[in-house]
Amino acid sequence: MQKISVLGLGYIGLPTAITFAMNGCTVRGVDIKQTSVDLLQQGILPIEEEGLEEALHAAQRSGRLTFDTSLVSSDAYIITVQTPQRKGADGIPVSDLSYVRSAAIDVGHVLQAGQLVILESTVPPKTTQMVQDVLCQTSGLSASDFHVAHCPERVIPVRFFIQLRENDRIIGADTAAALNAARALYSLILTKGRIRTTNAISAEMCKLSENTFRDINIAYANELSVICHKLGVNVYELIELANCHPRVNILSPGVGVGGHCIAVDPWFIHEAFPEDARLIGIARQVNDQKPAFLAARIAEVVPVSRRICVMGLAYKPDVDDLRESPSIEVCRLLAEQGFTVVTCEPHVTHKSVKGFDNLTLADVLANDDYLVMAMGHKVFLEMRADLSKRDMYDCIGFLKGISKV
Ligand code: SAJ
Repeated sequence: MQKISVLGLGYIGLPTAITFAMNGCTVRGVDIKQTSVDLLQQGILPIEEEGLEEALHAAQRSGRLTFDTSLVSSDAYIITVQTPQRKGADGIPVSDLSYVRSAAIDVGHVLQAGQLVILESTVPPKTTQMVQDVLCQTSGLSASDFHVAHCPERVIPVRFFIQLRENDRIIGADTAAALNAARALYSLILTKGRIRTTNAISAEMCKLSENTFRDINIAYANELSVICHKLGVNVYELIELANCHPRVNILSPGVGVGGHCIAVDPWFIHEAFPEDARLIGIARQVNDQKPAFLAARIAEVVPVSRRICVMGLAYKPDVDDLRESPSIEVCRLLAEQGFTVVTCEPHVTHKSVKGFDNLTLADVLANDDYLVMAMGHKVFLEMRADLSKRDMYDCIGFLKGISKV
């Protein structure tokens, strides 16, 4: 039976810890935040996901899942800590690998020969090598004494728990022994997903390339929406027609790109190769500028005396995740221009979100605010007949029934 430590109990680390515990491993979930650990010890989840709470409680009852702020020696360590970015001098994001480095130092202090260290966090190229170097320095072991692999997470929010078991898994490592050890570990939890192996740097680039591919494609849709606005063309109708071509599949323009993945990961490639990653940098900027473009268009058509209700604050449909949400930026820019702004985010129960009053859908229907349709939540689409009678700026093709943004 494997003894596993999972470092970082966020959106990925927590479901990962639970999944391994459900599959017979003894798991210690480790986080530097005492409050997160305290809540988890009491069986309280910080994230919402179908089936996760019952699984947490069952794993805790089995005695195979515990939470702590400190690490103990384990057969395998899975690092799932955050890799944030801060704005550099020129406004271009710079990655902060301090959490990864510090997790590697913690592991290095308890690491023993023959053990396996997995880096799951999404990282810039060559970070796995950096982790290996830190492990050697801290543990005093040499690289051939232990195993290191990069196994990027690739799950799509709200379905983490299922996808951890069903999605294909990329394993990147530079020795056959590390590949075999990582393969054996993930085989414990994969039900449908296949394991594909490569070297560490290819695995790093694979994850970044997937998210960058999506960002560039969304940027194309957003750029088209700006051009179509100037031409007086309905971009959603245009895309529907263009997508009739068997080789064309243009994505949907929206408020911009949010979340902590697609809006972040392309910068990891750009940071490493600023001269070469030209398209990648431009696409990021196109997507980042979309909220400002929309706020300016809304201000052109709505009198400043009219209260505006921004419909949907989450970064994508049907989630409660507000991280890097472009709708919040639209709210902020409209408020800056003197508008009174309220919001309706049905997936968040707080009465106020980011300083804006958060109305219920019933309030919205009873009031006469000017609506800015920012997110295609299912609950909004179900009310399309009523909502479309209202004064509305449609940022997402809501009136055409588009829901994928
Ligand atoms: N969006 C559009 N137009 C579209 C599609 C999406 O504007 O046509 C917007 C969404 O509204 C949202 C943003 O893009 O603001 C990102 O949403 P998403 O659903 O494209 O992606 P994420 O960030 O939720 O999840 C991605 C996934 N990667 C890919 O699809 C290649 C997921 O598999 C990764 O595991 C995840 O990033 C991650 O953690 O890296």
